[in-house]
Amino acid sequence: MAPGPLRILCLSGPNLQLLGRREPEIYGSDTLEVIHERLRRAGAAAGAEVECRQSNHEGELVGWIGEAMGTRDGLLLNPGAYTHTSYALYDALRAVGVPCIEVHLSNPEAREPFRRRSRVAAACVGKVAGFGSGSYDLALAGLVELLTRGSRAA
Ligand code: CA2
Repeated sequence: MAPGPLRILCLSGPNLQLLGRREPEIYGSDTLEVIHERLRRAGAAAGAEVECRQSNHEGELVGWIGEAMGTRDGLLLNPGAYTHTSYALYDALRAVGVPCIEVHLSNPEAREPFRRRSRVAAACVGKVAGFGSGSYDLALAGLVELLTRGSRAA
């Protein structure tokens, strides 16, 4: 790992730009901007630079994951509905080998059957789901812990 602050990239997928503006009963009332600001602040307090991006396009997310190779120490990824469909995201995560935590606001496994399968889970070191916007904060804490202490289950 490079010396200096940890470099973390947080990516959110399709429709997550609507957070806080639609369906608050499922996804909560925090906007993505509020979540991103919290992550940047918590990251700075923990010695990490957190950059946050959102895209509605699978290829753009794939490109950003590819960019992370050699430039980031860890990834947080909420792939939105691509969670359940995207072998391209799975392949990208495998290819870059940068530790990634899968993040979900809701608990997809307690929802419709099509949400029960994650295509990216097997390429991630861990997952946080079901804590609303707090899932992002918990995932950041877990990632920093993993990267600084190497506490990773087999
Ligand atoms: O719970 C999550 O974080 C999800 O990744 C959210 C995705 C869903 O397809 C996954 O199964 C679980 C949907 C994101 C849509 O975001 C919206 C936000 C506000 C209003 C409407 C949609």
